[in-house]
Amino acid sequence: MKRVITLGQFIIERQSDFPYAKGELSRLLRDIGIAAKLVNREVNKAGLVDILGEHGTTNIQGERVKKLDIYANEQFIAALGSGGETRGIASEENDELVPITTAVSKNAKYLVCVDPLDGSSNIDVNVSVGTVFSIYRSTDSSAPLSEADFLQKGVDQVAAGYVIYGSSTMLVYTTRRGVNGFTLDPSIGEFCLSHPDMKCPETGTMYSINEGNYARFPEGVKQYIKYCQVEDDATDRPYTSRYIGSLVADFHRNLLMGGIFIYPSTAKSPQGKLRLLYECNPLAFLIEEAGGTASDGHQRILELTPTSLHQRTPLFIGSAGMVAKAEEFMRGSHRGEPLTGDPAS
Ligand code: P6P
Repeated sequence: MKRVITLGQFIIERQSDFPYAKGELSRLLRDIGIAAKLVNREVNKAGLVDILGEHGTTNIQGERVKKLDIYANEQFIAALGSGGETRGIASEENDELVPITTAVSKNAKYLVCVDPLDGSSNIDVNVSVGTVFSIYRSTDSSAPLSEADFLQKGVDQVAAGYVIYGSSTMLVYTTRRGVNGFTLDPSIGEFCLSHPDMKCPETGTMYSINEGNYARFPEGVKQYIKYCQVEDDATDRPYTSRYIGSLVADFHRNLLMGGIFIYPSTAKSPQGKLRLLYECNPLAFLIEEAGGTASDGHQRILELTPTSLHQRTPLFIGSAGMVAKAEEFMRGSHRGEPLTGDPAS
């Protein structure tokens, strides 16, 4: 009988990995696990209660907000507020910062950026959705909370992860000591270690992009898509196109099986659609720890210097070999070259 290791046990056992930690980060990760269980409960019964449907408001993205978005946001803010380790939160659902002023948080050291329920438009059609989170150390926990404190490069994250509410609910996170996945066992209400030390395959045969935007893509992206579609047994092409339209679900599949996800700039959205602080940076942190890579098509996501809470960036993320190939096309090093075979070989 294999030993069941819960998220809580795992965090405590790994706590010795943090040279100066006194348990604060461990407690913060626990707080996220608690909120994830509460959100999971509502997501799983979304079709059964009147929690669906438009909430009538729109968030900073200009998207109509569904009630589960608000519920999820409230759960993460409440759990992080009562946990006492978080100074403030930047959330997709809040235009401004959310300072945490609870008494237990007066000595808090950490900042959390969170997309409480990404892909929520898919809930009505029972497609997997997810939470994405990113954790930083406050640069000066004695100073008043400021937006500038959240505008740290992704390379300075202390932890990052996501929850995928799918056929099963999983929490995947890293603190730069490997990527580990925990599956929720509803019978005991615990996240249990199911995917230790996750690694992203160096290459894969799946590409994930919304080809409906093809006409608006940069030339390098168009060339890469054509490259993926060329018959070439030596490089296992044509690849398979898989696009769920839920970032966490597409990312999770590629992390497990290998593949590339691209949300590029388009003529309509020059900075792309996805958000740097609470979508691209945490996923880039995870994929690099798992052996993959993430860029904006030209430079490493984790090296980008944020300038605002909700800024967007193009995203190329997944298997290192596939991202490198796409970047070659973005550099124009393939422009005009024949697409049969492997022009870069
Ligand atoms: P499009 C969901 O709305 C989301 O933010 C991500 O989860 C997903 O990857 C992307 O947008 C899908 O966007 O433009 O292809 O529908």
